[in-house]
Amino acid sequence: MSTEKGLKLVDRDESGVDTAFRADVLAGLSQSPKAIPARWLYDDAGSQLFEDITQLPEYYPTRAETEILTDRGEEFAGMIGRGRAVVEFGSGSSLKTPLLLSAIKPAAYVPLDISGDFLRASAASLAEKFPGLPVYPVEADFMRTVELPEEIAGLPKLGFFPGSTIGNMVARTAVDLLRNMRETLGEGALLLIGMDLIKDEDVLVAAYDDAAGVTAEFNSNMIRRINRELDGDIPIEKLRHEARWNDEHARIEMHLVTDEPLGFSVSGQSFELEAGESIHTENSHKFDRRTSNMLLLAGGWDPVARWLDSKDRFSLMLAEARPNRCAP
Ligand code: AVI
Repeated sequence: MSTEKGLKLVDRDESGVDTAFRADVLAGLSQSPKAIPARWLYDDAGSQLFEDITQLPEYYPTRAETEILTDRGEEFAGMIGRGRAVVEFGSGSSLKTPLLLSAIKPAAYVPLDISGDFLRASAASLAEKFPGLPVYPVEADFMRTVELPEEIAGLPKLGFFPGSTIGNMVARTAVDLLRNMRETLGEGALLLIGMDLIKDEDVLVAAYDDAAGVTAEFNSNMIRRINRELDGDIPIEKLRHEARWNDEHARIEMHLVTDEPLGFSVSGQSFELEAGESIHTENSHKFDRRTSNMLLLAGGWDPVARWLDSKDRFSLMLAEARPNRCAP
């Protein structure tokens, strides 16, 4: 086992291949329909492409959530109160996190991220913006329960999970994560979580299939990574990006589709795609009031408040980890 970027433990074989990546890709290409977990979209190039996506005219979630954080600061302060320790699941966005911290004046800020380098850089820039605010970065996989720093043990907590990243998980993974967050933060904690909303199919598809082709590039970067790191020969130019609305599951799906039969190999194993077949690379679930409430409740959180942007595209939900009570 080797250590990459601080605590980010990556299992590599003797030739330096990330064994979890290889296992996921080989298993995903062997099943029908073919699917590869979206987490592998985010190598350095993929993370940069995602940053570019957030600036696209069609990609509304970042702007809509930022608008809520900008306009509703006083309401957040009223409901959340001052003096909490803000625990952010992820390294923090240079734009959204300062808006929240300015609004609620917390007693400490704890960003959790698996990528140590990114975590330290964003924690340092935040500490510079908020002199006097104690910042305790923690390198950890927030999908599991995390031990929080001693220094914030006595403080009430607010979890912050913006961006509707929860939507990239299937329901059972999302529920596991919410339960782990509850365990990490403890009873009485609050959670402020971004959830993108179900809307017109054309608007959703355009947000995930932009005119400039940045999302297509983001999607095919997964194949570039497979070819480079796993000795693959998948013909990237034969796979076209497709964003599909799956109404049954209320989600946008990203696929890479071939119009002709393809044969290729990855790590010495051969695979075939039939004409019209795809590799499914990402889900982005969308919510309405009932489904977002239900997801939070299933994860052990009671919804307390909900804010939408001025065009009703995106929601920020506030929920509380209440003690388990007898129910009828
Ligand atoms: C990170 N996540 C919330 C993005 C989303 O909207 O589901 C990822 C993304 N994929 C394509 N565009 C954006």
